[in-house]
Amino acid sequence: MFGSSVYRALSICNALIAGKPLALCDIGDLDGLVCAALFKMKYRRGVVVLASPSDVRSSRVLRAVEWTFVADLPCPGKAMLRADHHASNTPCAKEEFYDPKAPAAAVLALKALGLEGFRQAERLVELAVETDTAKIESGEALALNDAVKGAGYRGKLKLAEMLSTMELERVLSSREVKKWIERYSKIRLATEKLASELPVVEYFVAVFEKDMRISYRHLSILMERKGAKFTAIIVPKGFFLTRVYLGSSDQVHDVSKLAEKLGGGGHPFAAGASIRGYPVREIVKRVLREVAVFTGQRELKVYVVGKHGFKLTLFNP
Ligand SMILES: [Mn+2]
Repeated sequence: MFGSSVYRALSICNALIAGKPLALCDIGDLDGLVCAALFKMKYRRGVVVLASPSDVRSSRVLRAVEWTFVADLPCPGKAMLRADHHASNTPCAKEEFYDPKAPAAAVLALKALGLEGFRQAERLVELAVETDTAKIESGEALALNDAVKGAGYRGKLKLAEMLSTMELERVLSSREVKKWIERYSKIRLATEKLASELPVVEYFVAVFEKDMRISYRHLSILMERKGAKFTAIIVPKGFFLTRVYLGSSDQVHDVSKLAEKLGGGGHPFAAGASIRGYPVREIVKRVLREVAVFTGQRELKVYVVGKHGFKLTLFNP
């Protein structure tokens, strides 16, 4: 974490000194990374900075910069051009390509950067749509999704650079990219194993005792595929941070509302929050109380997941 924030500050300084255009894109998934690659197609000399929504809200450095382009993220403060599809984000840039109904921010970035008609750009956007709508069908989308999630900060930047200049097939067959794909595919498989063991429930609420090496967003998608109409996954990330992943597979539960109550944001079907505070036990209780209110349940069935499996407990707010 510390490493990437220092690296971010350095690349911002370099770009400012050299007068290069700066882009701020979401670090979390392929949508943000495709936006970064599109920016690099348009501005060869451009410098990309990747960040999470909570980085944008909390970092003074990110908020002080005047960004040429911001994608799939809340407003950092000063931005010329922004492409975004999060209902919980308020438009702010001089020129906005903002549509909460768009399947991916990359669709809007393509227009914002004037890259419509460029085959290589359009293909990347299609893959971003596949992953952002959780309907991965092509092998390329799955491989790129895994590569983004398996790469570290600098790896992600390199991947965006490669995608902006090279044919997709060549990117996917490069040794480095294969290594990232392999790294994340292990995590994905562990996630799929856990999901297959967990029971089918309408309201899936899980509290992790520790941060396990799995993908919580993927777990929420898998539980929805198994029949859950609402998912809430609570994970401690270190001593002072608790992460909440929310998902919904029906029209009734707009989880971005619940996320906003917890200080986060997102989409009606997928949202989340990072809550700072101590002790984690109290934070978890607070989240469970909000979940109970949101889902209208008097008693919550909560799966407590640990290293050696999971057990069902009942939570009365
Ligand atoms: Mn997105």
